[in-house]
Amino acid sequence: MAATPTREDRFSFGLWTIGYNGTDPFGGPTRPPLDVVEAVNKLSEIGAYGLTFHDDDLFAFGSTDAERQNQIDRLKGALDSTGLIVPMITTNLFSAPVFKDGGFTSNDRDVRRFALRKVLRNLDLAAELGAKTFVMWGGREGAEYDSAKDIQQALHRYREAVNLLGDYVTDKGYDIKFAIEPKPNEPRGDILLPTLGHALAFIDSLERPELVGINPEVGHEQMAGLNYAAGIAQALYHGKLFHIDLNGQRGIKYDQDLVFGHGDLQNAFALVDLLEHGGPAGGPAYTGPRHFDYKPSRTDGIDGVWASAAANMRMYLLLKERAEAFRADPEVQAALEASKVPELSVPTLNDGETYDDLLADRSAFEDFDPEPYFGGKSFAFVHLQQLAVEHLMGARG
Ligand SMILES: [Mn+2]
Repeated sequence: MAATPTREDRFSFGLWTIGYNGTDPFGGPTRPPLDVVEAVNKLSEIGAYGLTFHDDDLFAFGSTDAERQNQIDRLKGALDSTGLIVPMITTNLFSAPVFKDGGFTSNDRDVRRFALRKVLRNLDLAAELGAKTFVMWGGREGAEYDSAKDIQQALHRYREAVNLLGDYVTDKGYDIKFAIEPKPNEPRGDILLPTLGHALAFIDSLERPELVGINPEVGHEQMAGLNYAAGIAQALYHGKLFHIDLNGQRGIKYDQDLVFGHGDLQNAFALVDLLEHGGPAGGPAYTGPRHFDYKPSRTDGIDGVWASAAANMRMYLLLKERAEAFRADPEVQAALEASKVPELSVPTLNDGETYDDLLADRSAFEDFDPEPYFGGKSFAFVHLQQLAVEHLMGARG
């Protein structure tokens, strides 16, 4: 059936997601570590096409060169035998104590220089493995105390770092683009570039803005109380949706990292509809990896890890089916028309019309009758939304 994933669906998982051992701030692991070879084999088996990772997921922080190389070789062997790829790589600048005040924006200049070296080394690995996207989640780039961080200077240092990385991939000829992942808080009280809007504005300040986009995560935007699907639409508008992190979140609280669709299901439906049908010609608006950044529940065992990984992909495919049925329903098409949704694509001014022409158009103002908008003239958005929810529930076609 259609809800069975294949490699053409381009589903990818972080090694840290399926590898999450259940540790939280109140308790230790509830599952043993997951080996990378088993991760690749199992992901291949359940229908994913890609594995992503932080450097420290594959080889522990402080590994010797030989230990590091051994793990890279083991990963390469597993990729060769399964045909899985590494579409994205990211650098851990948050777990080791040295990064407790951040990497690129630590107050300590020596830490900033060390962080840059760690990322440059990981960029070489990304190029070696053929990764096309390099995600930057700056979870420790921030502060708890307003007096402790000069935010403007921190943004200057952030900019300095990303500019340097842009120079590096350009000079090396690497086919790699960067994707900044915003998050409002956790682990820091306040994180720099807290929402996708902040990140988009920051990217405009860079020397090579064309190399840098965003990797918005469902739960991160929802932690800030924002509408994720609407944010993704704006990222697409700016041509900046370079990567996406799918998961589930229920409201403004700690980062839950639930299975995709297990949080705000209506917004997940709107998101999949947008990604699959929101392009200029009605086709896919986004063709990159459908990447899951979730955490298997602490209350699950190993079997639950793989069941929940499969659930992410199944949720996406079921929502895609529902969105297709929604778009194909003649009653929905009529409702969209009645709500004037397509009319928003018509420019407000006529071709070549100036403000003088508009001022001379009596039908636009002097003869325009606003009266019917009171009481009688409905946009019927609620009817349209009811049809959407009925499709989502499987209550129609
Ligand atoms: Mn993420």
